[in-house]
Amino acid sequence: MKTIHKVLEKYDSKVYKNRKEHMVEVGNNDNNNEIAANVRTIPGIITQRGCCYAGCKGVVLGPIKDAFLITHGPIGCAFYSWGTRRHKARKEEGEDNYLQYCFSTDLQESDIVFGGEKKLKQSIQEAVDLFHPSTIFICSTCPVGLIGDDIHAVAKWAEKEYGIKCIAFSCEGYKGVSQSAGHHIANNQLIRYVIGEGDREIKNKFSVNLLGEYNIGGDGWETERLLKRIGYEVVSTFTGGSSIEDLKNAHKANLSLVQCHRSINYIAEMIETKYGIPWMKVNFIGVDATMKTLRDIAKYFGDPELIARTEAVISEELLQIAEYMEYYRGKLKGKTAAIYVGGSRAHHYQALLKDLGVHTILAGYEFAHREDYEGREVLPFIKMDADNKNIESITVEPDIEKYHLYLSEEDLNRLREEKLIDYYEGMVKDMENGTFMVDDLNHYETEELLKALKPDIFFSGIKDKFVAQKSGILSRQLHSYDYSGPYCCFRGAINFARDVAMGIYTPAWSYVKAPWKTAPILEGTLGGEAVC
Ligand code: CFM
Ligand code: HCA
Repeated sequence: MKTIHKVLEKYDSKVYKNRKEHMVEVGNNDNNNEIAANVRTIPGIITQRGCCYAGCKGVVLGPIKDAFLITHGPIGCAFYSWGTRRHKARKEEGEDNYLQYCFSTDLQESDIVFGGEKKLKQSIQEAVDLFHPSTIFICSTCPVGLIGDDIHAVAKWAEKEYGIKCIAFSCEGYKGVSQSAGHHIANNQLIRYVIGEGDREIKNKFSVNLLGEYNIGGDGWETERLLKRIGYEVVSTFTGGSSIEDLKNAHKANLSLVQCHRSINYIAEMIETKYGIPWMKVNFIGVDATMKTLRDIAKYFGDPELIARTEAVISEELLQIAEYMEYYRGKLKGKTAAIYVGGSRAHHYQALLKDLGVHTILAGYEFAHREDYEGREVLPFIKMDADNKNIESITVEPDIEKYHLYLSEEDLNRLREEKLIDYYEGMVKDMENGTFMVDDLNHYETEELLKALKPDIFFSGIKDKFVAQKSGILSRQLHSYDYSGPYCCFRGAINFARDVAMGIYTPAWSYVKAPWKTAPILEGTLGGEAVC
């Protein structure tokens, strides 16, 4: 508690009270490790969070290679969200790949005043004339919501006019409190207009969807390679390197595997409700985690040959990496790490760090929900009758908390028996007592916590990595993998271990003295004269 108090004491009492709820010293608090999450950032605080548009356009839709994605808004949003996330895609024969392009309506002041629909229609016409795409996505930015352009009507017009698929996403940046709202919007439109439209014949009885895998640094390709070796067919990947055609056929798979739960749980649930295809939480980050995941999937299908093949592939892959793992474990054992990423990696990577003997002493998420920290039963949406006594219907709704209020223990047990309730493990399970979980960590708190905890490495994003480096602490980006990767499965573990060891044994940042430690910081020139 002392560490947390020391970080918080500079805040005024209102901010102190708010931020205190977002910080937990594991095993040493009065709240049973409960943590506040998925709520608004206090204005003025330098958060690392992104917006709704980033979650919808950048994260979920961005990696789909053959969707022609038009950002409807001023150019900055399109440009900033283009090419910064490292999803990769291969163009197969006869397919389109638009990932190297950035398309936007580039709204100007006059469009904001007189409306932007005309310009959007014109952009669609240009897209059709020049590129002949079969699918166009329209994503809204903040001003579009404020001026009230009807992008859904334009999408309908485009479908009729050009005989193409055109889907609109009202993902204005200001919606919700973070990227998370954008994931939800993208998920909803994909289930409404894409999934279920395909009629591919899948002969392999071990067919799976890979959900929440965005092929950052090639992770999706490595996971697919491993699954194929065992005998699985990956019908669709949401959405790393995927094509619209693959996504249309997701309902033809026998099982959905969910890697990032935070961004795609809605689709996993909706595919289950609509098409009866169950989903399973997996983690391909970490050697032990990958082994467990592969065994869990084989157990689900229950085929003895598949189970034997799984064990054989695990043994072969382990043998390939054993010598390297041993070497890097020797280098990294006992080191400490802080991890602060978006909504699931801060948890997933703890598994891999544990394999290497590294202790995670601080971890947090930008926009995760409480269940991602605390672990929780995941309930379907239950509509009660008018008297609030009986269950009228069950569909899927992610905001599950309030249904605990309506349901008796008896109802809950029935739902558990019918397997309508899943259990989802959160981060806290893997945090040792005395370590710290912090939600929506900001620059000031990062600085203070790094000073207090002195981890050997801080896993971060591009916005916060400089905070660590300026404090003399090594940083590796866990969003983009700093242009390395893949980091998943068995072979990826070695890439990760090599990168971490390379950084830790090159302590360059600790030799750097920030200039403001030795000289005044307000420096510049005025008319050629130096001023302070
Ligand atoms: Fe899922 Fe992701 Fe993440 Fe995420 Fe992201 Fe990402 Fe991330 Mo950056 S989908 S929640 S919204 S694992 S883009 S691939 S790295 S913050 S931890
Ligand atoms: C996003 C995308 C991001 C940003 C990465 C970062 C990504 O949230 O909009 O801040 O370094 O992974 O590309 O999370």
